[in-house]
Amino acid sequence: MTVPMMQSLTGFVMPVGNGAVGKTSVSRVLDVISRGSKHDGEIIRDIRKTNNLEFEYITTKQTFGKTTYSVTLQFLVPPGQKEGEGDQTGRSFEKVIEIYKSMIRRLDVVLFTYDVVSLETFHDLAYWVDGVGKLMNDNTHFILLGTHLDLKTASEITMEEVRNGMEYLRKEILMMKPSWVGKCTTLEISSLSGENLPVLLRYLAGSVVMSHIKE
Ligand SMILES: Nc1nc2c(ncn2[C@@H]2O[C@H](COP(=O)(O)OP(=O)(O)O)[C@@H](O)[C@H]2O)c(=O)[nH]1
Ligand SMILES: [Mg+2]
Repeated sequence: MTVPMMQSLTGFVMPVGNGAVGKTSVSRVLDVISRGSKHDGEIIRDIRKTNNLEFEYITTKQTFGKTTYSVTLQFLVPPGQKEGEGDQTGRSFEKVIEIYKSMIRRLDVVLFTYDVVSLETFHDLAYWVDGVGKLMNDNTHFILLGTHLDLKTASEITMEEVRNGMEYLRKEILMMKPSWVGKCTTLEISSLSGENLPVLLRYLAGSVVMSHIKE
């Protein structure tokens, strides 16, 4: 007789990127999907600007090999406001990280988030890799995550640019942390239509499982 195996794990995920790229939206929509509720795009309509560290807890059941895991993803969503922008209407990313850094023990996955219809948000990831680099450990995975896939037309950021962007981020991280061995990938999603969100959820769960196996 075989005993079904079920293991519970917790991991930490931080999306970073410019304001309004959809960091908060993706965490809220993954929550809806993970509960098995129907996602109709309504939930992202009245999301407010992030002025502090937001917490979202998502639990998903995923099977890898012979084991089924119940993975709790603790999303830590910081503001996309840069310290240098001098915006007085909320806390910057830097201020928030300064306040919470002792609480942030480990990040399993960083989501470098950009809006596929905004080249500026893609190029600005060079800024965000500096900011989040010191919170990463040697096994932290990252995803170069394009949002707003529902608005994409043929003319925007090419697959080649995306691949080059991922290579750039990899090199920047390795410069900061020569011992870094984390995995990385690219993915485009829509928090409005829900496209590719189940793929994202499974990848996040898989990353947490892998980092626990390594320990
Ligand atoms: N069409 C579309 N709108 C999105 C998507 N993701 C987020 N939004 C919208 O983009 C705006 C900014 O999203 P928000 O999650 O607040 O971005 P954040 O500042 O990075 O946390 C909101 O009005 C969302 O409704 C998406 O995939 N598609
Ligand atoms: Mg936000």
